[in-house]
Amino acid sequence: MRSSKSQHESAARRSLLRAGVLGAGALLAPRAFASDSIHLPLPGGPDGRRLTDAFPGKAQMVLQRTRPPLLETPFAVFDKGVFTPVDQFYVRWHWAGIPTTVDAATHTVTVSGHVNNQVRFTLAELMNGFQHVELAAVNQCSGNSRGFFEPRVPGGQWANGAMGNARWVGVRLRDVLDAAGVKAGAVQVQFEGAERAIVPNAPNLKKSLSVDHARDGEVMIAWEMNGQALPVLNGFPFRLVVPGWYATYWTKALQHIRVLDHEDTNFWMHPAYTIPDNWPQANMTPGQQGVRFVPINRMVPRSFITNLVAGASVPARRAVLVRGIAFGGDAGVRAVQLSTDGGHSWRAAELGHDYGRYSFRQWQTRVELARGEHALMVRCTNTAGLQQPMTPNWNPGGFMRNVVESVAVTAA
Ligand SMILES: Nc1nc2c(c(=O)[nH]1)N[C@H]1C(S)=C(S)[C@@H](COP(=O)(O)O)O[C@H]1N2
Ligand SMILES: [Mo]
Repeated sequence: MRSSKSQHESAARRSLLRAGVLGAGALLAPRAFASDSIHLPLPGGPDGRRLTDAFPGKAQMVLQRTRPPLLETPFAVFDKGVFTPVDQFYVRWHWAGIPTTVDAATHTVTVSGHVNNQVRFTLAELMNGFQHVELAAVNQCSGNSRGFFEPRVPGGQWANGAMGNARWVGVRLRDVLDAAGVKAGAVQVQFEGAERAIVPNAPNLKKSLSVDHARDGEVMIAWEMNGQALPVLNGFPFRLVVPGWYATYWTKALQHIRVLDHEDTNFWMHPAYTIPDNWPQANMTPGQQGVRFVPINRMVPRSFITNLVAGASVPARRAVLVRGIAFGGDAGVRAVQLSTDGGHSWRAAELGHDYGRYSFRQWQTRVELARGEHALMVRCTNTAGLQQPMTPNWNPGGFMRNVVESVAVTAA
């Protein structure tokens, strides 16, 4: 992780503070919906989705749901660069009572519970009181690619665009916890954002990490992504960043940090967001009995071809560029390999610049194909030795898909 005092004077910081003073970061009502649509076939349908640019701070997005917003990144965006543009970074909220206007001057995060002193910070106090750190990390929804689960499971029917990569700037959660003084006997640290459930008595989203994880020096409270303030839809004025872990823990518009002297058993830790206890597969058969479920946690490796879509036509017997992105999950990318023969043989792809173990890594290679149909497959192995499997997993939450993906092309 790189520390940068110079970030103190960054333009983003000045504009953030100005935003605070002016009470900017307002989320206005969506404009009328654009009627554009995108071809995005899922096993159980539909084959198309509406595109919208009606949400504040967002350019064209795949509309999954309006309220609360679920907006997917159009997949073509991932071919354009290793970092995902802020205005096309996906959006996911659980409850419709999301903040529509946030005043960075008055929004605070409170650290309470099993601590020596309860403390509270505004954005400016976080910025001025603690060392700044920067880290590139993938934010991926636990249910990214859920729409490909067969048999289908309930939940947002995402294709592969519920993920994004950004450079996050903020402060270490450890430093903020130390300002409160974590007492001996602390077990977990719980996080809650500023939104509220709109259903009476429904539990607000609360997620917890072990104290050791929360204090590992990598988990951070971030106010900047890719050089810009967080859009309100992505958690303005600041959010938790939990490198290598699924985004359900990346609490947006962070308002409460509670140090617990017991394990968090709230609904959102269990049974919500749990996986069969056989990481890294998170696999079971539909209807299987007696499966033990545990809270979802570390991410697993994935890789994608981004410059060719299913059904693409490429020239036969000529070098064809194939490129894409990969990430290692909770470890770096060791290797990316491509297969043109259904996974019988694999060739190494060339890796792009390494922005750190939690970042997307670009890759590319050239292939020559005989006339006819070919399934191009891409496979990532991470630095811990974990490799993507050839068969898809299944679980009732639609979580942790990381099967080797395949793109059918025709060489002519
Ligand atoms: N406050 C708050 N934070 C939240 C959520 C939420 O509903 N409320 N959803 C979580 C989940 S499940 C996901 S996938 C990510 C999505 O982050 P993004 O909207 O910035 O892409 O936010 C996480 N943080
Ligand atoms: Mo999620």
